[in-house]
Amino acid sequence: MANQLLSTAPRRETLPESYVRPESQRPRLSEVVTDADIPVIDLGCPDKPQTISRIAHACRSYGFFQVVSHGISPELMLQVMAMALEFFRLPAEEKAKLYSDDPAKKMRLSTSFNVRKETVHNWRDYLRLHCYPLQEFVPDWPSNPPLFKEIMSTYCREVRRLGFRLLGFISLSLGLEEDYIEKVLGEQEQHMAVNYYPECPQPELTYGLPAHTDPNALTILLQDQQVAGLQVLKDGKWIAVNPQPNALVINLGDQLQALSNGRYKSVWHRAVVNSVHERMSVASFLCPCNCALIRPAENLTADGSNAIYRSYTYDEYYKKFWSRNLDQEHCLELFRS
Ligand SMILES: O=C(O)CCC(=O)C(=O)O
Repeated sequence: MANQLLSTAPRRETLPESYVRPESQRPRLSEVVTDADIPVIDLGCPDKPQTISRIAHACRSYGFFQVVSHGISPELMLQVMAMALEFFRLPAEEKAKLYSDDPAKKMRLSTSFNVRKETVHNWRDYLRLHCYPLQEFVPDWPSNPPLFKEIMSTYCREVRRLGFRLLGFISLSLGLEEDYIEKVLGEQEQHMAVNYYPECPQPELTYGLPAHTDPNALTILLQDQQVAGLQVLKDGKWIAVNPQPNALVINLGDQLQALSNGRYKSVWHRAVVNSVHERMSVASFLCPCNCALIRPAENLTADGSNAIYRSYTYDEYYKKFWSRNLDQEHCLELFRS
């Protein structure tokens, strides 16, 4: 119900019980590593082999990296964040019209992750949009704020272009043809989650989003330039992804882990909240077409190494992913051969 939205509720002094994680599942914020960032890769670097080798290292060791000089202008990035904030500041009645907790809906304003299934809620509201083909979905997007459709669709187009460029680099870094991954994934869908994490009275008891991996192929995250909150798991430790000026955060989803036969990682990540600042992020997900057949690239098993995962369609994977809780075991584990 729309009255569950955090962005319309009055500020709270204590965390409501339904958001409190059991002791063993809490984020232990004091143990997070804040001074060991993930790699930052300059896509404007003229030395392509060097860029590819830096991407290979980041994908192998972190599953995450940040990119700068990526071709999306800082002005557009600021406009997107401003639009997102303006959206969550709309009056409650306006937002109530867009609310849904049905994960199958292609445009919905919702809260937490999957309120119908989960037992503990997350300190997040989000607007979920389908974005490809744009002309099919934009008419149903919010018409308030008035510039929302125009700015978000410009951003979607540019993010898609960047995503395909990155998939090219990733293919090359695996020794595959530049368009290999793009071809295997077929006509990719594109989804967007506009995330809003309000100030939280007791951030050490809850999450914005608990640890999860992304079920898709590639995620491009525009994160708040002022407020950190994203963390990735590396060697058993949570590392804060500190915002870098004008950077975008890239992470590999489960499908690239499967396609690369486990060479590259779809890494656990989470969003934590804080008591002083609200935080925003805009995640763009490139998702294989439902009929795409996912299996390790042949070149990567040519040396006799076994395929770690059985082949499956993305449709099968996505259904399995949404039938579970977000923070259960890695969904790919269910597809081991
Ligand atoms: O807000 C963030 O930093 C992370 C968002 C995220 O992981 C997601 O939307 O799946």
